[in-house]
Amino acid sequence: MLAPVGLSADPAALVAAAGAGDRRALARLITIVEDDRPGALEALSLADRSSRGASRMGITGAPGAGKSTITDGLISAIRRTGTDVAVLAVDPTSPFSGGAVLGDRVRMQDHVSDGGVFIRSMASRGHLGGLSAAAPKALTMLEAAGFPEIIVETVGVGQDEVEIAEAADTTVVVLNPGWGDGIQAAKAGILEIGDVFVVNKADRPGVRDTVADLQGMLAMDEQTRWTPPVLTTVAHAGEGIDELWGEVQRHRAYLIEEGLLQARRRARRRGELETALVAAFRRSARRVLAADDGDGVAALVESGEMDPWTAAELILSRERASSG
Ligand SMILES: Nc1nc2c(ncn2[C@@H]2O[C@H](COP(=O)(O)OP(=O)(O)OP(=O)(O)O)[C@@H](O)[C@H]2O)c(=O)[nH]1
Ligand SMILES: [Mg+2]
Repeated sequence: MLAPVGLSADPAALVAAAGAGDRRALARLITIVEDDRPGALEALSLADRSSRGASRMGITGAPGAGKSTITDGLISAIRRTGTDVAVLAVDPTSPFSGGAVLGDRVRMQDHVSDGGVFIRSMASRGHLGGLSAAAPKALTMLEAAGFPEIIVETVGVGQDEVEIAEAADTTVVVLNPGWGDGIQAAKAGILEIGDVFVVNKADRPGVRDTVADLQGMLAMDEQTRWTPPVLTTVAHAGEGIDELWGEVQRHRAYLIEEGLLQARRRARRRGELETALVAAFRRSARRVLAADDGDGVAALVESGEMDPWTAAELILSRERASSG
């Protein structure tokens, strides 16, 4: 394989190396946990223990809204303060078939030679247990590597993105002018997940209407002391990026003041446990079905002699009996 001489596959050695700043070890660890390769569990357990904690920002929005361009600008803003930053870009396409990843790489390539920046993309398809299982593992590795700032870019506003938003302390939702009416935003479920809203491509017509629409919708939610601000950016020109970074920091200060940061992180870990449990159940379900020799319950379901729901309960109770 591509493993360079001296780069051991031993999970403990890899986690130690990644923690000491070895980016190749970090990249390798992310691949191991993403693909659930041997050593993944040990690596995750060690990384979780050695994690130094990080501020996590999520950036989500429709395809092409300007998330990567904004991320690129944020990287520069963060680096100017001397802080290291890692980016996890989750793409809807496979890394080898889609244009999006290539585009992301091109846009962020100014930072490639900067040792204080680490950029990784992850395809949202083809992961065991789904994206919601894979992303937290990669994020755990980035935290263990000591990045104080992490940005997660996700496309769209579907279920995956809502789950990813839960992985962040602060979620930035990126929209464009003309994206328009608040009802559409409410339907897409983005009003609830956004802590900060950005109307990017503010060099195009319709900005004011979109901003006003959003502000109108957001003002209706008076359950919390935080009213999500609506900013405008022209990301490719770098306009509004410093203001965005300022709002993200203001949101963090708010979370800390209100004691909400700890609560969010506890809820996140609980959510990760649930995801891990579901993945474990799914694996165990596949094992049970694979082991079924044909005169078992699966065969009865296949032939129509038993319904799938009763069969599932039966298998579960058998499993409990055999493991208890
Ligand atoms: N006019 C205009 N174009 C912009 C602006 N910001 C980004 N773009 C352009 O919009 C296109 C998409 O930008 P990206 O940053 O790749 O958008 P994205 O949301 O990351 O896209 P995906 O990851 O593919 O969903 C690029 O051609 C950018 O140059 C802006 O403020 N104004
Ligand atoms: Mg992008």
